[in-house]
This record gives sequence, C-alpha cells and structure tokens, in this order.
Amino acid sequence: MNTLIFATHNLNKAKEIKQLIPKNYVLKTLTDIGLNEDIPETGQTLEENALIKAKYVFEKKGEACFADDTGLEVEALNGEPGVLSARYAGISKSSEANMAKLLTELDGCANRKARFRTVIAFVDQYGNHSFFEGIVTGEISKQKHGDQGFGYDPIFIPEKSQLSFAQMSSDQKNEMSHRARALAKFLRFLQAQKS
Ligand code: ITT
Repeated sequence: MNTLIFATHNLNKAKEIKQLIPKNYVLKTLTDIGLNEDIPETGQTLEENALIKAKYVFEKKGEACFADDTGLEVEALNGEPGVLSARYAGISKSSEANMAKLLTELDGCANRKARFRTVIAFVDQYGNHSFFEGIVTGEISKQKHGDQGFGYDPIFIPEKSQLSFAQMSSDQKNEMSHRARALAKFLRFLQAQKS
C-alpha cells in the first residue's frame, strides 16, 4: 500500500480525493497524522498557500505530502475572491456568508462567468516540490441550488451543465471538477516517478 498524506482539515476535499485515488493508495489527512492545528495560509497566491501547507507537514514529519489550495475566480470581480475565497466574508470562513456576499456583489451584473482553480502542491520525501493545476469554468447562479458538496458549490454551475455542483452527486462533480483535474495530473506524475 502507498500512503499519501493530504495536508487538509477539510473533510469534504478529503472525501472527493478518496473517491478518485486508486485502491492501492491510502489517504491520510492532518488529523490522521496527529496535526490538529490550523496552518496559517499567509501566501498571496494559491500556489504559495498550497506549498505552505505541504511544506508544513514535510518540516514537522519529514514525510512526503500534498496540499490543495482552491479559489473561485469571478471575471466581473477581477478574479476575486480567488486566494481569499475561504475568508471572503470574514475570518469565520462561513460558506453561507461567503455565498451571500458574492451574490450581493454580483447583484444586477450580467457577466456571471467564473472558474474554480485548484493548485495541488506536492513535496516529495527529499523536500522537492511540484505543482499541478486544475480548472473548471462556469457561471455563478442568481440563487443557491442543491445541498450536496460544500463551500460555493450551491452557486456554481459548470459549463455545459444545467445543475450546480451542489445538485450533483460527488461522482458527477468528480467527473469534471477543478480538484479532479489537478489530481489526475498529480497521479500521472506519481505514476511516472515509479516507472
Ligand atoms: P484546507 O486549507 O484545510 O485544505 P480550506 O477549506 O481552508 O481547507 P481552501 O483554502 O482551499 O480550503 O478553500 C478556499 C475556499 O473555497 C473555502 O471557502 C472552500 O469552502 C471553497 N472551496 C474549495 N474547494 C471547493 C469546491 O470544490 N467547491 C466549492 N467550494 C470550494
């Protein structure tokens, strides 16, 4: 069995990733390896924050680790909330408050184009790092739809879909999501390392 350490406290992210990784991998989160503290995300970009999280684990445990930093980039808001997506409406990191703020900002705005962007940072057992990016484009709906998923899922409708991410099963979301696309690149990289 190969163990992959995922530097996250977000169990929804971990659930999505668990569904996507091959059966010969075991996924461990921060809680699973006994790191219960919040890792301060002080970077200015998704890349910086993903690397901060992955490096934190490497420095504490000396083990290879990956992390995911994700942002919702809204065209009419010049890419905001972007790297500030988690704390868009304040430090409480409330998804409800974040969505309410975004819907208010876009009130009356015809351009609802947006994209989710995930950056996975991987730090290997020698401390070398690599990045893998996944993007899904779509638009912000006028109101919330669905109760699956997490975060901004109820207000994001991916391109060519009638449904928001929160109206999809996790399998359906995983067929097209930013996270699944970044993970696919990461898994190809791991496979290439082995061969
Ligand atoms: P970790 O840092 O512990 O991994 P987090 O929830 O803080 O978890 P991010 O900083 O990457 O993770 O998340 C930024 C925000 O974007 C946060 O509000 C999430 O709820 C939201 N988000 C991330 N992935 C999402 C997805 O697939 N669908 C909807 N919202 C998402």
